[in-house]
Amino acid sequence: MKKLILTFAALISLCLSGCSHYGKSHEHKKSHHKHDQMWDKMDANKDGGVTKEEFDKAHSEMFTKMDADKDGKITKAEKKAFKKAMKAEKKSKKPCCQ
Ligand SMILES: [Ca+2]
Ligand SMILES: [Ca+2]
Repeated sequence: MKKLILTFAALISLCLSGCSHYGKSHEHKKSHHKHDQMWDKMDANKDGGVTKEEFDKAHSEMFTKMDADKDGKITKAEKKAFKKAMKAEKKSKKPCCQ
């Protein structure tokens, strides 16, 4: 379980570094907005804070999404595919700038 959390932490930092990289080349505001979106996703009851349960739930959902073949573990390829899909999704959601 600890290993799993570490994996998620690594994934989040990957996303965050990706987001901040994005922010550097575009408006800073947008990258901040992405962080807000991520926070909102985790804050299930919208009380402005993320409990361990909310955090775990959000990341367990992320795990499920990443585990494409549903074998209970995420391979590097699955992680890569997930990142790619996230990027594509972000691009498709962007109404401007593209
Ligand atoms: Ca909450
Ligand atoms: Ca898998």
